[in-house]
Amino acid sequence: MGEPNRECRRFELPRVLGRESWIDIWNPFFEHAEADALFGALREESTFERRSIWLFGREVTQPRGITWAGDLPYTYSRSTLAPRRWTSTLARLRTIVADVVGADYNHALLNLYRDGRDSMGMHSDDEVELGAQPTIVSFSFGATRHMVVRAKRAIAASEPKPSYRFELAHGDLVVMGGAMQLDYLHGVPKTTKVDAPRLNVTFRRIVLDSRS
Ligand SMILES: O=C(O)CCC(=O)C(=O)O
Repeated sequence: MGEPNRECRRFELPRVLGRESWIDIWNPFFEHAEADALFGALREESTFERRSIWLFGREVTQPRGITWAGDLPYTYSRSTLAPRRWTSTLARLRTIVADVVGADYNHALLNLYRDGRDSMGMHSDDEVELGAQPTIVSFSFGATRHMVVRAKRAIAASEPKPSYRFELAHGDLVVMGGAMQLDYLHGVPKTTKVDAPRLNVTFRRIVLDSRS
């Protein structure tokens, strides 16, 4: 494996209630050939499913395929992902995450977007098992998509909620930190402009075992 790029750009989001939120972006983190190899290996090792979740009191099928690996259960939108083994490629990525962020991450969720018809709604990763201010680590492979980030409330009276758009390209790494999951929503909207697949791998650190 080639040496990953260590240079990242930090976007400081406007503070809400004095709390810092930020996004670090490595664009790219993996060089092209390495990203191709990881994209291929992850797709080969994984079986994706379209699972149902509960949103606004309704059961809906998620508009993308998912699979995961994790040491502990992770529940979002009333859907529990039971512990599942790490494939060799996910275990490799987990080691890289520990090196970049300096902590052992114990859950990886893979999102497969077939093309621009698939999407991720605006949400925050604020589940209780992730602790108070989780740092979320996310790799992108395949087609370029955009992540929209929007404040949950206006920062200044009479001004709209700030909103940003970040490009997520093949081999990129994004780390969302500080109070971002408390104060901001993020999502990957549908687009008519993309007709190729994208794979996202999002690492989380589950600090509370929901079974105990
Ligand atoms: O596909 C992406 O980059 C977004 C992933 C995400 O927001 C999540 O898994 O919670």
